[in-house]
Amino acid sequence: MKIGITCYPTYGGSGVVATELGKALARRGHQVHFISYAIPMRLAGFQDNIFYHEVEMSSYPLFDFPLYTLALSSKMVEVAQYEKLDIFHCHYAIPHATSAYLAKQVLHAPDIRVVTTLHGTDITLVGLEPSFLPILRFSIEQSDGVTAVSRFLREKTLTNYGINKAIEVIPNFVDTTFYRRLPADHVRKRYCAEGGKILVHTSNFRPVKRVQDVIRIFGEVHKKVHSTLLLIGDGPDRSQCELLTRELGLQDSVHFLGKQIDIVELLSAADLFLMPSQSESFGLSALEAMACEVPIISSSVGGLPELQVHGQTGFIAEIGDIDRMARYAIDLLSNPAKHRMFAQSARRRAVEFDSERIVTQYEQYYQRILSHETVGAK
Ligand code: GMT
Repeated sequence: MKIGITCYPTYGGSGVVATELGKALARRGHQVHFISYAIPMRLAGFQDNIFYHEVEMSSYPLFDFPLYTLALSSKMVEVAQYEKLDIFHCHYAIPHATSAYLAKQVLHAPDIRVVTTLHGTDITLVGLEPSFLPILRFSIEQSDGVTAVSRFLREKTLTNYGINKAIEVIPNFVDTTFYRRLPADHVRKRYCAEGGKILVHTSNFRPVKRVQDVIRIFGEVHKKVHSTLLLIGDGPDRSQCELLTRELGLQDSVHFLGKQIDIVELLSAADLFLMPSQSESFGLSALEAMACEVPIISSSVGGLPELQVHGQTGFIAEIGDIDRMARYAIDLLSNPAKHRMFAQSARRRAVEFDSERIVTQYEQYYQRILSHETVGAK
């Protein structure tokens, strides 16, 4: 198949899923064309069957805002025509599904199929804004195939947007041969003295991630357990988080590492991963941590309970319940035998989401869509 993938190239789960999917499909012999405004973060180095097409953005004094949706659409038309694409696969519906719909109209090519994968805030937050809602609903309805990364997200889409359409749940995935626990003594030595514990959080530091809760939970843990917190990533809440760290007097035990591309070594040094999010349709970064044998303490929102099993792979608590999350963390960190069991369960659970299995689901889904199987009804 010839697949055009469009995603955000920035630091975020939807771009990671899109890129890892494209790389895996290319290894299976499909031709994959990435179409975006910058090269996706995880698309480094040469790989056979992968091509990258940059959306050119010109500025004109009349326009206060860049017209990316249109420029992307034109690039999709060009790539589809010259590369003979079978499918546009859009990750994160806004505005990618709309651009693909437009491109398909311009091409007068009903056989090219548009698949939209819903990831999270495109449905739960941004898409609900009145300035996006009608066009988002329309673009989802017009897609030939729609997938969601969790059952939670599928239900939200159907109820919040009143859409009558089959939405296939294809969960996120992880390459468990790459994401696995490695020797990481050098990281442990660097960040934590003998016997100390390492807690990790990684995100794009948006308010929805509640990174300040991460710091407060750690503050409680740190009172009882000799420990260090590694914060990976960057985003709008970072400065406030640095401030809070200093206010709580934790600056010697909390390390802001910024954006990191390859975090397997860091995860391999971790004893616990914290994800107290306000909203989380799946929680890809938790899955990556689980593959590295790191138990998770998370909130109970969205798709997180579909991923992690309370009392086996970690613990789940209500949003904002810092005390409970801290108690769970202290319990696991103070009980080595229990921690070992949770770590092994986390790995076993992650293997159920291995890329080999899930990428096959995407391949089969494409085949169904290409054979014009009816996907209109719920
Ligand atoms: O929807 C977002 O917030 C952005 C998106 C991203 O690109 O980072 O994250 C979402 O997609 C990920 C990949 O499918 C999921 O693992 C995240 O749970 C989801 N984030 C939210 O729902 C907040």
